[in-house]
Amino acid sequence: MKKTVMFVIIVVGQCFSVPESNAQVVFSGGGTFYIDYEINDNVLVRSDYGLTTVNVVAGGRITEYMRAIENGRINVLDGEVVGVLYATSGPVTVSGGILKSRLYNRNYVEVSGGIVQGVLESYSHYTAIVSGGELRNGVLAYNESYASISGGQILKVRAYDDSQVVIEGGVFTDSWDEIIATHNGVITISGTGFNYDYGEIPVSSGTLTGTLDSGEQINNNFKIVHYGEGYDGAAIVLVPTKGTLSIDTLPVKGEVFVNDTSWGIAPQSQEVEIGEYTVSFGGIEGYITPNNQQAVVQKDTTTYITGTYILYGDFVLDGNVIFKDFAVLALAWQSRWGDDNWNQACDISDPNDDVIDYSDLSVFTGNWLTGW
Ligand SMILES: [Ca+2]
Ligand SMILES: [Ca+2]
Repeated sequence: MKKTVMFVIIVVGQCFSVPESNAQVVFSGGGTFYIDYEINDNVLVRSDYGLTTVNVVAGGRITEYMRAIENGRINVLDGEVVGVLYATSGPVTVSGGILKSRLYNRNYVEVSGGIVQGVLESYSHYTAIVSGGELRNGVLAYNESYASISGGQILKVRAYDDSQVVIEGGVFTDSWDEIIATHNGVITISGTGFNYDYGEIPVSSGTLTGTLDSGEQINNNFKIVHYGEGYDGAAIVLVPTKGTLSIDTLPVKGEVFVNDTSWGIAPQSQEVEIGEYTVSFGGIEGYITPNNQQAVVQKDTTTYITGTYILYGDFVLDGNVIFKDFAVLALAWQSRWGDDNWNQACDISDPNDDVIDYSDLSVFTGNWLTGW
């Protein structure tokens, strides 16, 4: 019995408590401080007299742990923190330097550079944002916390306890079981070309390959662990990288098609998987249908495509069929294909018959003085 109690104390101590220390340096007076020297103690940052920000910069070295509490802020820009770096109730950012232990998040943590040798642990509804840096022991999300990974080098990812992890980029450096969803944790991976269909991965383990939103390749093992009733909600969900394709037509509104599927009458706009699409247009009586267009849709951007219908007879393009258009037709009058005065644009008869004659004039006069 005694042994069991001891075990519990040790586990709690490792996970949640802050190491005891004889001395600590407290920053609490408000304002911004720079540590470019060595501190052989713990460092506590809080905001008793206004927002207090401590920046660890080149030359800075904290030999023990460092904590941000009560909205005190810690930014590691360079230098070294030997002990645990805690975002306890104040935010922490890491953009450079080296953290030799873990990075503990119970507020808000952002990693955009530097090296984190221990794990980044996120707890209790809080958010961790990773866009760069080296996380040499990976990212762990617990207790309904949220982590977003869009860059950096990350050893492994774990989502536990109803937590959410979104992966849009990054290089995952361990090749063995480094992406694990368990205890209702959900990992969403955004990209294209996966070897599984979009949606929830239907198997409990395997190797995932594909291209992440960031363009980085993923080729790693994964595991989805179900523990039975109440704990079987773990999932890894694949979602496509998306952008928006927005299509309109001028001067009249025609039907628009994307890869031969009708989207309806313009204007139309939809979120689609990134990639190249062929946009085509439906016919409108009295108008020349716009040519097909290729649309390249990129991540989080809107690609605009406009198809312009041309009124039959609008040879001098201004949307109206008027006298100057008639002058163009007159120049080509009674010409045949190959003649000096042949003008392909004037062959608007149905069918186009390689001669400019009354059947073309008839279409022309049908649109006379019309326009937008
Ligand atoms: Ca005209
Ligand atoms: Ca003709």
